[in-house]
Amino acid sequence: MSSTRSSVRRLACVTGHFHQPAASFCSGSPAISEKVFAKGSALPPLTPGRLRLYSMRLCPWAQRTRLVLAHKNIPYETVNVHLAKKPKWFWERNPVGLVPVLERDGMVLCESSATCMWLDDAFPENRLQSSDPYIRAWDRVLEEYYGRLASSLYGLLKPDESETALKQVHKCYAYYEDVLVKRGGPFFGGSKPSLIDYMVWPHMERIPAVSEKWAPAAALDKARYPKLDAWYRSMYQLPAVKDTMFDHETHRQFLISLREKTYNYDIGL
Ligand SMILES: N[C@@H](CCC(=O)N[C@@H](CS)C(=O)NCC(=O)O)C(=O)O
Repeated sequence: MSSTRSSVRRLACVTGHFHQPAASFCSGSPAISEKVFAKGSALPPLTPGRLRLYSMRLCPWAQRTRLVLAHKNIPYETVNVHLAKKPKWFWERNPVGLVPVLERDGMVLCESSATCMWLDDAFPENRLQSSDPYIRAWDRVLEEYYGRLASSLYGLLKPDESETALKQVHKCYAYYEDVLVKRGGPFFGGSKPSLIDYMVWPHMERIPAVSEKWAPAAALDKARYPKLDAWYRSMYQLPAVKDTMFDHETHRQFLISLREKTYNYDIGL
């Protein structure tokens, strides 16, 4: 994957790492800062009819929602939240305290999976979910299984958990390889990306950052997982992925800040 890697870094530099939604700059309203809003800050004023995403730039779960927003070209504005010092107004919107959260005209929705499904239903152009109930149900199974990969990623960083995490990561690779063989690829959705491609992407994007420096055995081996490798390459070509991704070094630095509890949410700004 080395050729992909260098182009990824270049891309991330070119795109400036973040999606600047057009809505932030419309109607004469000032752009909302990309920097996090912490405890004690005032809620940036809401605008009727405008969709808002409460996020954190490096959050893989919020990236799911950002991917769907980007895929569908939905205008929205972003308010990034300091997750270690959350403002009162954020707790009021999600008492569980997790990003992503979507808000529009008094409607508030949390949980990445729910936000993505709602977006796909509420903005039906560029549909991402299959109309076949069996495939839709299976996509939920694939999403459920993905939770194991997501938790294993952080396990790879902890010496006492890394061995178990590594086994789990490879079980997940093998599982998804098999699904891609059965579905034909290059995407889980077939010739085009579907919602499940975007749902499983964010932690996959972070795997090279982890395997490069900390867990080389977690690297995706093309010979062992050819379909998954092809999926990675196809995903990197998608405009929504290019629009929402960070380079491996930024992911690595951010993961270090999580481990050291310094929480560098504004990394690169
Ligand atoms: N199940 C949630 C997970 C979201 C999540 O864990 N978000 C993290 C940031 S990456 C968060 O908000 N953490 C704040 C906290 O744990 O207090 C979803 O899919 O939306």
